[in-house]
Amino acid sequence: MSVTRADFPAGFLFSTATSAYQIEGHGFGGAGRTHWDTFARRPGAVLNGDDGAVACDHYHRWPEDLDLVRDGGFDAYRFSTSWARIMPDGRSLNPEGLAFYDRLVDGMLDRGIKPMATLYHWELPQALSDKGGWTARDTVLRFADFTEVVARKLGDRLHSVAPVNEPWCVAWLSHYHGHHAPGLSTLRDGVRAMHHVALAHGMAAAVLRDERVPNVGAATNFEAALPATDREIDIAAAERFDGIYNRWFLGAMFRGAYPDDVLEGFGDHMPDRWQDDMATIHQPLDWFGINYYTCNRVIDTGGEWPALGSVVGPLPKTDMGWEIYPQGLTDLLGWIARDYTQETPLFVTENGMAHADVPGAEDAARIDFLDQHLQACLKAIETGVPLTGYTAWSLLDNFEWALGYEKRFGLIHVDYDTQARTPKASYHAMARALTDG
Ligand code: IFM
Repeated sequence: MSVTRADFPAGFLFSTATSAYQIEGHGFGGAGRTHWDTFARRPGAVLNGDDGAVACDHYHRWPEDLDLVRDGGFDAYRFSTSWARIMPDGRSLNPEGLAFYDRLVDGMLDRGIKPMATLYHWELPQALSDKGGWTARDTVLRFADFTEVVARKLGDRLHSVAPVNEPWCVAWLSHYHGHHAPGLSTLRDGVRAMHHVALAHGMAAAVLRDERVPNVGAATNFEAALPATDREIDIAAAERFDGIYNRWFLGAMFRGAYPDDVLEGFGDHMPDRWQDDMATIHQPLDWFGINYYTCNRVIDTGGEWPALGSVVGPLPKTDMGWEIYPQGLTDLLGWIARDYTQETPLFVTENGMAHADVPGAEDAARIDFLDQHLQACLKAIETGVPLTGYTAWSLLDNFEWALGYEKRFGLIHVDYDTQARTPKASYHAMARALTDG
């Protein structure tokens, strides 16, 4: 690793992240059925039909996992609270589920780790999915209730909170592309989810403020939008991609307005009186999180709006097939700060790579990936971007959604037969960078 903690401004936080359904083991502790459990049963939806029933058994092994966060030299741990664990049907409380996060947060504090909570990282209670999930406004109201429950129990001990992880994935990837649960794929469902998820962010942020929870932010995903060719239509397609992927939530959260070009395409699929919700979505935020992995080389496919496709680019790729493009992180940080967030502190809330390493191997590709992206952060800071932290995804190999357990994002290898954790060379490299500097 060519960079160390000492290269970053004083107080810069280093964190590592996981999410509830991806590691905990949803079969334990009275958690309710989620739309991912249902999606996993759909033939062909999830690799090998894998689900999160056992995952990394973090539900029982969390003390060992938090020790690894501490020993890796990380200042903070970004985790998520499962709605279906705390409220199995989305409405009524499972005290055992809430008690789990109570112990987990205390466990972080006992080890000197700052708890960075995300309230929703994708495991919607099936009972709410049955009533329309994110295509239905009622889910937003239920999410506000869930937020209040979490805020009252944990809020006094959290370092920071983001309501929804990667709203684009929750809405568009899952309701328009159909690649994630619940696997819907119409423009109408996608559009309605895009609005309801934005509103869920805003309502939850307001509840967190009312409950006096400090440090309320967001964790939103971005991709560098690059036209695949210099043809006019591909340049316009990249702009459309940028609008849906990068500017929709950013515009709503920081300007109180959706981008006009996307609204035009969404047309009359928007829910009635959506305009009345914009003030709620446009909440003051204490920080803004950016999840960054790659770029997208966009082409116009012709046909129905938005008519977007991608081509494979020339750069080296991770096991996800994602191009490694650190410059995109520097560029996005600069653009977001300049055009939207200004003085609001930014935080890289996810960054990492899937790589099929084996314990004991060098893990050189992941070390290089992390190093290049940390350097990209430094470049942004040098130009004046108020970047205050960086999060490596992920602490552990885990359930990579539709790709099951095959893709390994962890700094720590997990043997899914024995649940043995083995730190990879990248974990040790990060630990040295964070403790030697
Ligand atoms: O594993 C996911 C995570 O749940 C959300 N952000 C991207 C990661 C890698 O695909």
